[in-house]
Amino acid sequence: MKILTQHIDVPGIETIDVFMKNGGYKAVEKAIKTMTPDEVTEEVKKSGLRGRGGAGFPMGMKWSFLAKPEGVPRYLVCNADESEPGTFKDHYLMWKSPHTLIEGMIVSSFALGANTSYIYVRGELMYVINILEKAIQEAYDKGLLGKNILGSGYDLDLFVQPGGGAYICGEETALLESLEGKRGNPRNKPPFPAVKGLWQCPTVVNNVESIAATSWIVNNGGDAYAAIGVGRSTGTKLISASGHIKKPGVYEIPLGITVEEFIYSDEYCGGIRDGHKLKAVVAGGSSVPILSADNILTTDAGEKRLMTYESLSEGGFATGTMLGSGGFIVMDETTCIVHNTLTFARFYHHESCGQCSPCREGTGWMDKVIKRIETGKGRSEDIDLLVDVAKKIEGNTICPLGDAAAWPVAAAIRHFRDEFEWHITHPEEATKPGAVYMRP
Ligand code: L3W
Ligand code: SF4
Repeated sequence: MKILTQHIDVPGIETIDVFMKNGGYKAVEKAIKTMTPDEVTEEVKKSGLRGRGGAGFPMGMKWSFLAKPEGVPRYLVCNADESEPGTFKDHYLMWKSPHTLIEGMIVSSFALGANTSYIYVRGELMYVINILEKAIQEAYDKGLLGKNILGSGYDLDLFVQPGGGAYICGEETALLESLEGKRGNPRNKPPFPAVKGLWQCPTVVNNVESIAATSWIVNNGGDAYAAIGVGRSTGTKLISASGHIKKPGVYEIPLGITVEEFIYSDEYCGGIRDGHKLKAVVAGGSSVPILSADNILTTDAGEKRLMTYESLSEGGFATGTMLGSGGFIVMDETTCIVHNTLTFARFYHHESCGQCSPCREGTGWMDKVIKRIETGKGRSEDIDLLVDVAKKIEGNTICPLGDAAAWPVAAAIRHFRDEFEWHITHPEEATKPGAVYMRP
């Protein structure tokens, strides 16, 4: 079942003519000519589509929170600042099929009553920005953007903004600050962007994948979308698969397949690389808790774990994790979990904006203490110290970066404590090049 990537390998799909020959922009025509904005919103609500940036917040509900005071402009901002380690699906979609996003932007902007919309793209992806700019010009030339779209009286201007070069600019309120030309520091919420967003005006911020899915929903109906998937995890999801698998890449899966099928079937990852076995998985991008092989394949109740929001988080943080942004990183037995945890900790330390003390100081301490353990200078009390620092960050910060830094450290210790202990008790062995702890 492919919704977003059905035509992604058609030669020339990045051009508007080929895109339209393959059914592109039908949703714009249908929405603008035959539906009201509320009817489009209703279909998105019915679809059950949940935000694909990481939080999984119901998209139709977010749209319905949008304040609509008379005479005040409203904005749609697409969060294309994809920077989460292990996540590269939005990049892939925009690069291969830019019109899929642009069509969704028009449909969604129409539903929200926005006449100016923005795509905020990770600044490092300059070539993707050029691809989008070219595609947007093609849409203007066909009368799909600009004044009086398709003779309907609806106007929409669409701009691409290169991101500020920091991971934190992907947090929605930091993104808005950056879009306004300021340093990308997260704002306190509430007020949520739906009430006070860009230039203090009502704004919806949605992820690339979420916006792109709205065209299919308009064409086929919210019920058809909701019929795909399991329970509250409806539709399809792009998964960025990387690590020690035979076939890394971006896969569009119907939500609800088993994790086992995703890792081992030839349709997706193709299994673990030859001669090796699964050790751990980070299922939703670097921010979500790492799980051991046992916990990722099976829930506490002994059921096969599914690729859904609910099943991946079953067991809470004791034995579960999160679907997050779908950055699926697979590690085999040659992976040093301490080293991996240090890599993530260093990243969050570097990317903390420094506004709140628990995150600014805590990420620094976690980075330093894990480095001490990794380099053979760890002390026996360091493991509990790390757990304590992570606990003090969690829930005590302005934005989710604090939690995102704390969870991977706490989870690595929860599931691989013996590996951390071995680094402390066997410093000489552990610091030999290529040394990896093997569980007895
Ligand atoms: C109006 C209310 N709006 C909530 C809106 C809110 C936001 C959305 C979800 O973080 C997560 C983070 C990362 N009135 C509202 C309301 N909203 N209540 O709903 O909000 P929230 O706070 O649950 O999450 P968030 O701030 O959007 C996102 C995690 O995703 N993550 C990050 C991935 C990073 C990438 C990337 O680089 N591309 O994907 C992965 O797991 O840790 O927890 O729009 O305004 N009452
Ligand atoms: Fe900045 Fe970290 Fe506070 Fe977020 S949690 S506002 S990144 S210091």
